[in-house]
Amino acid sequence: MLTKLEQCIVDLHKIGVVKFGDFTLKSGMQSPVYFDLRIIISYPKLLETVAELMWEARPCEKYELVCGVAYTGLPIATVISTKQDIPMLIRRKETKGYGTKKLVEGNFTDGQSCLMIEDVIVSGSSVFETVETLRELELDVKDALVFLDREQGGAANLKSMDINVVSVISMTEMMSILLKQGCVTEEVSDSVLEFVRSHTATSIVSKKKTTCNNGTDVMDRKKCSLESRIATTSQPLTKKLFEIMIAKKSNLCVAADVTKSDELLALAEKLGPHICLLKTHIDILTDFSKDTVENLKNLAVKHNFLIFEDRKFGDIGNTVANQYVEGMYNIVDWADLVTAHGLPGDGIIKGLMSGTSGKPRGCVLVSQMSSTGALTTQEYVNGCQKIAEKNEYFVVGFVSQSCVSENPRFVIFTPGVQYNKKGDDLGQQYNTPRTAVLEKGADVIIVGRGITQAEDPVAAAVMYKEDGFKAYLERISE
Ligand code: S5P
Repeated sequence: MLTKLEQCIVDLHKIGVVKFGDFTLKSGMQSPVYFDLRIIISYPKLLETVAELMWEARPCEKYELVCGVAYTGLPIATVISTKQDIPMLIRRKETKGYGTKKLVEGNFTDGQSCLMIEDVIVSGSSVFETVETLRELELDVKDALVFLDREQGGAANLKSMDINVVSVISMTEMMSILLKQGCVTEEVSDSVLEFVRSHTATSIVSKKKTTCNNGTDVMDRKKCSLESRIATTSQPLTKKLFEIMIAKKSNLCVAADVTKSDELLALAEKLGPHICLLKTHIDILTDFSKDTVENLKNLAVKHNFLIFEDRKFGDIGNTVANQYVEGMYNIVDWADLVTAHGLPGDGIIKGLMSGTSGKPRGCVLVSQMSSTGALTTQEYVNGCQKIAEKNEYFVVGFVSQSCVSENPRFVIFTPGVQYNKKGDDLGQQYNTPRTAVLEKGADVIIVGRGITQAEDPVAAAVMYKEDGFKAYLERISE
């Protein structure tokens, strides 16, 4: 005799709600399993059972309102609303052209308690967006009731935003029922469980307009302090980078373009205290070994900087995934950030993401190049921006020579920075730190030979750091 939950899972599998194969989730992540509860509206009895199981799992006895997260949360919330006689709210999915108030349909008054209803939780972004809106309207939202928790970090993400998630079933439990009832083979079940184990760290990114430190409701990246920008993103490395920049008062990234491991490590040791990032071209080392990157990782911890491998990936997703993970460099293992071109389209991001195995990693899109005659046209810049907006969970920002984005969650990294130099013989062009930060809108200045070939690299790094950060402070106070 099956329990009500076991029977429900078997029935959901039978009608095709649980699918196995190769799926791309909203975040761009590839998944071997997809739970598509939308079709439940064609099976009213099963919809009722799902709603009952959810209501039985509710964390609190009483709520004054329920609100379904569009779309699949809506029919479930409707059933709960009519059965329990609790008024319901709907939050529109549209984000443009609606003021916060008009985004929500239904009657309510300040302070009413509202239970969120959602079908599946991955990172928690959809629940978060809805709760954000409801909280802005002074509703008291503490709990989210979901049917399936895919165990990919959503509950933890929401907990950190003071939202308590209660689910009817987890992915692991669901697979165990399906396996026991002979609905899936052991092989399929193992692949799903392996996927769950290796993808536990998704992040939430708020699409909300950001309030700047000066209190104005404008989304102008250049005017926002680093402190206020931390709240605009949930990309773990963007947050970490902002924190490092604040703590070290440094927006300096050194391009350590040297050919010997000893030189690289010596630079990291000497310049480490002054930089927020160390940028490598690992493939120009003539004596690369695993020890090189192990030592580099230790220095990054010791001096609190991130490692940024300037690999400039530029191929189709599948090739890039191999270049990221396989071969002698195993870049994903040690580089926090990597650069990639936008040319292949957003498959390149998906390729990189598929290689991270849940490690916190990020990518920076090369949107404009500093060299003379670069083919990075406005159309290309716009294309990179679209890729970034679509993959905001993974894209940290842009390498560029101008303000290619006003969005405060994206970081602008500007290379081609050096004092008193017009350029080199091979097309490189230079700006001073002040011009890069104040005129070109750089958040991070990338300096290579200006420091590495200076007579005293430490003194040079201090100078670039101080000038760069002073220019940033000037920019936000203008
Ligand atoms: O457009 C670009 C993009 C990058 S990442 N122009 C660049 O110069 N870079 C990199 O920045 C380049 O590969 C090098 O590592 C660094 C600039 O070095 P510098 O010695 O000219 O300061």
